[in-house]
Amino acid sequence: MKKRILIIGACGQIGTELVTRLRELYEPHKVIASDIREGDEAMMESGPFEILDATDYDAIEDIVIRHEITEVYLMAAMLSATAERFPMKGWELNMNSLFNVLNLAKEKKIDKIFWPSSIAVFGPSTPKNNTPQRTIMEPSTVYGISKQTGERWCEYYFKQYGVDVRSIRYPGLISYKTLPGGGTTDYAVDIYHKALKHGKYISFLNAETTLPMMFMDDAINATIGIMEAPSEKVKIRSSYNLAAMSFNPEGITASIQKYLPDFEIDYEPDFRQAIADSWPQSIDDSEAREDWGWHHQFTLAEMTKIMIENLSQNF
Ligand code: AKB
Repeated sequence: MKKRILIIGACGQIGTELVTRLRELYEPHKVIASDIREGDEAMMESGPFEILDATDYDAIEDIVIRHEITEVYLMAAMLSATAERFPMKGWELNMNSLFNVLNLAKEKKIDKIFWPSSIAVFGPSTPKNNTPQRTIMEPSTVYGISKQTGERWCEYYFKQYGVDVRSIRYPGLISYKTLPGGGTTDYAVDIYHKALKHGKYISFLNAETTLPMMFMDDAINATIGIMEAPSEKVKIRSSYNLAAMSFNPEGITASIQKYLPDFEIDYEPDFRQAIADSWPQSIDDSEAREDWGWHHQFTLAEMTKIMIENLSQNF
């Protein structure tokens, strides 16, 4: 099989699990992980690894040619909270890395791209419940603006140059293997760590802040699912809405208290509250379900069980 995959941003929260799954599915030497820094032992020993700056076109091109890459998963990005602190850096990383891979595909050096978008493409004027695929989109964060702009460029490159680019709008992602970094939904991972370690968590979002969320296994299935779908089934070439569950800090606390009844939460909202308030509470993902057969598996209760079981081994 000719397929050879490059994952850019392989050491992040999604990249780490994506590399593992892709190396299980395909021959490990055909799945090249890359990041600005080295990965953990498991990543470095399970297949090829390259140090790579996602904003460096020549460096990406060199790896693509040397490893005869056919598909790129571009997972390097600056997330919502960090990008508010470093707007120009966030913009440059998020946009330049995307143009690099889009242009490689335009020049026929790679065949297929996965690029993640986010619920951050929506803004305060978007309908909050069951947010449709096509609706008002006026994102109010640097990250959201970069993702919405990226979506427009993906569709443009598909229509004008035939670039096979595929994308989904991730909700907040929860996993136990790698910590997220710099996002607004990160609290939903941190809360499990703090519950087990300290029995107490101080939330930077208030009790009622409901956001769309998803367990990482579902997100990885969706990512590989859209990449494996026949091209004609991927009808939306900007980015697909994707959903699994929605909850707020109060709801996730209650689900943790089933295992740790003494667990307590306090609320000290910070600048991330405004970001969360600008995002939808729930998402209509019926087009992803109809077009390429997306379905989710994990509920909040199932996810909490898995998170507590796996993280309690560390404490
Ligand atoms: C963030 O919180 O910035 C991300 C996202 C929703 O894209 N997890």
